[in-house]
Amino acid sequence: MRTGRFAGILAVLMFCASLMCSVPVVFGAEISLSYANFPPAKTFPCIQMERWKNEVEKRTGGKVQVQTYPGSTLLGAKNTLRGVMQGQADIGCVSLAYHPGVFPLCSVFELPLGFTSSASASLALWDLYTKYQPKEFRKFKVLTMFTSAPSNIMTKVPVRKLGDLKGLEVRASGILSKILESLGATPVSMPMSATPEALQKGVVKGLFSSFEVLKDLNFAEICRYETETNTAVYPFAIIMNMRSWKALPDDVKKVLDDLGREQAEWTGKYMDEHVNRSLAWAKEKYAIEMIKMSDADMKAIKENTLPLIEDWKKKAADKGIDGAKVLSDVEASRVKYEK
Ligand code: 3IO
Repeated sequence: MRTGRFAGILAVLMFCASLMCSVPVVFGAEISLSYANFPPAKTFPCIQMERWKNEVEKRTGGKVQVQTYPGSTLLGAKNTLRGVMQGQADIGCVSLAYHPGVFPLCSVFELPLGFTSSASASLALWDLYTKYQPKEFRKFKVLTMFTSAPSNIMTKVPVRKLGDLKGLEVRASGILSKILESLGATPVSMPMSATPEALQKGVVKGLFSSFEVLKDLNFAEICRYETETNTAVYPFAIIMNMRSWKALPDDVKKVLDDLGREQAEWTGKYMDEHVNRSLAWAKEKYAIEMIKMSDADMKAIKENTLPLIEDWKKKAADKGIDGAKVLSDVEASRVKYEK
């Protein structure tokens, strides 16, 4: 009968609908992890976060679900360390330069060491971390690490020679602020997430970071002059609350451990490619001017920043770290990964 068949189809449809509704309940994630990130969703720390989330969900067959919180919606740049320690988020993204003195070993990556890419620096940082397992991270499980691309000066006014930097307020963080200071600029330290407003209000005339923010944060609109220095990188750590980590089953722990180095490599490659895309975009859209300083100025930059390496070594020694050994290990990695 027609009505009978209709009722049958309806029953099948309703059964299907009920199955769809119950899927997340019956086969749903057993474990949910929150992941806090401070800059906007378009920026590289958040792009790598989404990639990590997708890989983890895929590799655990959906057993683990990751809730991502970009743009300081869960924890901000400066309270991620404490927030993850206290369990307000299971996982968080930390830019080490925002915490001077807290990471005496891994801050070595804020020095001008001559890395030319994020890919090589990210792998070198991960190797350093895994070799030394430094005390500075003892309260956390470190899931992965990576760095920005080498830093450059993006400004509202042209910086063609070192003299142009004199007294110019430029935003950076950590040892990268000291690099600016050694070059005669007036560094203003703040997280990347505070920089759009500082540029807008004129508190700073530019920033010192990697070029991909020209596009991702639209800094090309306000900073039309880009002076290439390719100096230090910004190191990052993705940290996890220790109790949350210990509560994970072994198979999930293995998935996350196996991802550590791979994620560092993925992020480095993404960053390097994205710097190129962003520069091309900024040239096309805002006709930014790329500036190279003279060889004499580049040499002066190298010489002026040399004492920062000695400063770092002294501070490291105070914390029982053999700075010379760390520097030679990092240099060996640099040579290995820059090839
Ligand atoms: C960075 C931080 C947040 C979003 C994009 C970014 N590109 C480079 C960085 C490095 C950094 O931590 C900084 O503050 O410049």
